[in-house]
Amino acid sequence: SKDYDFAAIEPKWQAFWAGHKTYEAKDFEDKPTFYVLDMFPYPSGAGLHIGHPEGYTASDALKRFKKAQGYNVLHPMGWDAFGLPTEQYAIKTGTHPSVTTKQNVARFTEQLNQLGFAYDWGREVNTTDPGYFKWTQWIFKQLFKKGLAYVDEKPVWFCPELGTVLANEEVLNTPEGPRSERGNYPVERRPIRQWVLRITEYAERLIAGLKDLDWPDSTKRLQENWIGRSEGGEVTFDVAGHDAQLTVFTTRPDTLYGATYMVVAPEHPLVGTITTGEQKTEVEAYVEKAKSKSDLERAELAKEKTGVWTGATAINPVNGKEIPIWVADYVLMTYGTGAIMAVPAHDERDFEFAREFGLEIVQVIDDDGAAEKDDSGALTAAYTGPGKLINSGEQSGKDSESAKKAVIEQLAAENRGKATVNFKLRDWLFSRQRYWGEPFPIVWVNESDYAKADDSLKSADRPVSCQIDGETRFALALPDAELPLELPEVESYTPSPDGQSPLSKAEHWLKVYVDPQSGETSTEARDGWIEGIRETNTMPQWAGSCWYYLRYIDPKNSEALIDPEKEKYWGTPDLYIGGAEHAVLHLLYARFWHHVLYDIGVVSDPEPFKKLFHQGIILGEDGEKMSKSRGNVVNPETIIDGYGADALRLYLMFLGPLEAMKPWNTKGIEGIARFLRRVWTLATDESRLTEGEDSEDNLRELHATIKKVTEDYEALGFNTAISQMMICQKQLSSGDKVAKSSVEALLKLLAPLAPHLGEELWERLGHQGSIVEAGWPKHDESKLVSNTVKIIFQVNGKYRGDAELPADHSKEEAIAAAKSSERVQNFIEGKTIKKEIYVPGKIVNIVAV
Ligand code: ANZ
Repeated sequence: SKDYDFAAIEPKWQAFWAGHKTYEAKDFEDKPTFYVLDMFPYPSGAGLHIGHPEGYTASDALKRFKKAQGYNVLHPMGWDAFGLPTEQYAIKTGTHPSVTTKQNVARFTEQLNQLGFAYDWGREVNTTDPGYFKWTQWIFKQLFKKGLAYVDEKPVWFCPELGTVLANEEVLNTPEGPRSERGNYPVERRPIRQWVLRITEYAERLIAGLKDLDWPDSTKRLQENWIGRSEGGEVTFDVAGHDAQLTVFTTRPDTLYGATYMVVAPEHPLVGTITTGEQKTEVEAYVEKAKSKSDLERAELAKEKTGVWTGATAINPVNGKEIPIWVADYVLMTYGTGAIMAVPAHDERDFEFAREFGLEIVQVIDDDGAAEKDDSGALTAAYTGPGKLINSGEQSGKDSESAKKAVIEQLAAENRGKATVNFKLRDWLFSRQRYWGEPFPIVWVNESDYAKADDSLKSADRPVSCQIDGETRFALALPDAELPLELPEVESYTPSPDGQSPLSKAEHWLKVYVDPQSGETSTEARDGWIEGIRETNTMPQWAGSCWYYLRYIDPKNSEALIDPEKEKYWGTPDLYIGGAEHAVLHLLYARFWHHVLYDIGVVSDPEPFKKLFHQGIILGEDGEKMSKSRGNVVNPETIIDGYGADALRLYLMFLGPLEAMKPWNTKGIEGIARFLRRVWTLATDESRLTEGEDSEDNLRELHATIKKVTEDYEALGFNTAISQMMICQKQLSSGDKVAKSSVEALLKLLAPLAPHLGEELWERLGHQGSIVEAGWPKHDESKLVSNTVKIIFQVNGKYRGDAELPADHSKEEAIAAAKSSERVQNFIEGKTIKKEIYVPGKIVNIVAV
């Protein structure tokens, strides 16, 4: 067809790329490598939404650009396919999650192909494939063996009505408290046996490693805050009338003289010991009530302060003052020591609490009266800034910074304190009581059998143990030969009413006999083998997504997670593109695992993602977040049907800066479609195409465009690159003729974003093979400068016309040109020329009176 028929050409080129393996990444090819990674999708039943093609267009364009420049490019795709929705669908319909996953993956694949995203499908990974999760289990096993995995009772959401544990995503915060998303029933926190990973052992390194990463600042800051490194000290108080001592963590040891009461978390082990008989009933009731609240809720600054006095008091080590010990839920058991010294004059939460319960407020830091006070001189708010110490014994007069150190040193000398660093980061709760996840490669055995087992199956240093059905059990890892440990078939995907995983019902799978030497398992008893039960929890969805970028490098290796030579050849991704919603957890967990893999010699670099880019969210036409309930969802398929994939791709990149949040605008796509049709005409109108050199004007615009587009692509500035290509098209489409070579260069620039159109026109201009193999144009700096300059003519300093003169004109030529211009002549006629001023390359000014 002569016309731009996107519906015909798009499938044609998609088949071409697939058939010719145009974007296959070849290991060890002697070229510079470029690895561009997308955050892989969860293949939901709903198919692609418009946010997917945004980031994926950027990475696809970058890949094509880099390949044209001569790089060996790796751009793979895969599926983060374990997860809740598929599982919920299984619970509802009885369909095995693997069946649903297969269907959803097929649909996603088709949609991605329709958009022209030419991945190296030979490297596709799926986290639910046994060949993939074998290595997820293998990594877990390394963590376990290194002593980085343990089991603990941890509170999880439990819904008595539904008889099941719930994931955080399944719990809604409502005015009546937390409720189940399904059915809207009340939920509560219940302690359940869980696997936990010691990410906290890597806290210091995870903070330090951020420094050299080329990431958005906001994301680095989020990670920093999440890890939350706090320098401070521990201070130990004696409890009056008890043998017990109470140790607190404080970032402000300089305020110790202002501590007027103490608070212990409701879960603090001392609560039972120190609470007096009189206070017992009230304290117990309070402790009970605190159980239903999450840490997040309790730590909220704006929350109303509640608490109860234990009846006990403590002695402030620096001034011997006796201060009451309270129980209050704003102190968390999970941070520091689970107890605080309260300094209401200088801490906002303590201030509110003290006002609520009429506790003493003593100011100990002063900064020339910076603290807010009422007429009577009482503080009206906590003063949290720095200053000089007052009311602080021998420390008075010191500035707060140096006093922090001095107080800790003084306490350390008396064995009552020490400097410490605390992290907000908690160990990572790494299990779910669900079916659709990786089974743990773990078998539980009793204590005497554990003693018989080989060390290679055990956790380093400390045995991992827990209570199962009232018995103490010890964890043994499966040997590598038993991996992958696959999921058993089960009758029901629903967790059991006591909160256990559906796997706990798979009797035939659960009970095994273990060779204590090799760890091999069997369902039948053998001589000298010990009895074991498999772990019934499964891993969280994060597990598979923690390391997929490594597997793309060597997706089919059954002997190792990754071949070290290939790992060295490709290295870590040169660019990672994905949504900012993964700024904290996914990126932190993946970094943690990568550090561990580095420590055990699997990878050669401690940080996985050197350069990170977040695409911005695309809002609905109304400027609101797209959502089904608002009815403002843009469906990529509809746009493709109407305008073609190239138009959609180009438009997504033209909406605004890639990182910006921006509203969709269906009208705007018309302009893009028009542009593509004009490019089509430009390249197919044979009456205008010439074989020779192009005009100077055309060449100037073309080379400016090559320069700008190349720089913009490099910086992911696609919107400005498109604007420049539009200007260039306009120039090349004007005038009688255009050189074919100029049109070809423009097509090469446009092809990364509109690849189908680029390939089709390249072919129609008489070429064979993909346009990407024709290389990337280079701009010629000398073509950028114009050969003429505009000279302004003035008479007595006033503008009287201008003219284009050759760039290498002389002063005399410029003045002559001015004097010969008709308008200038009108103004100097009959006057005497006093002076002729020439500003080189700019102005001729004739002074005439
Ligand atoms: C006395 C004090 C005086 C404090 C003052 C602050 C200001 P970050 O920076 O977040 O580490 N704290 C310690 N453990 C706590 C817990 N388990 N639950 C709730 N609060 C806790 O905060 C450290 C500060 O938070 C500590 O320093 C402590 O209050 C409180 F003018 O100690 B501070």
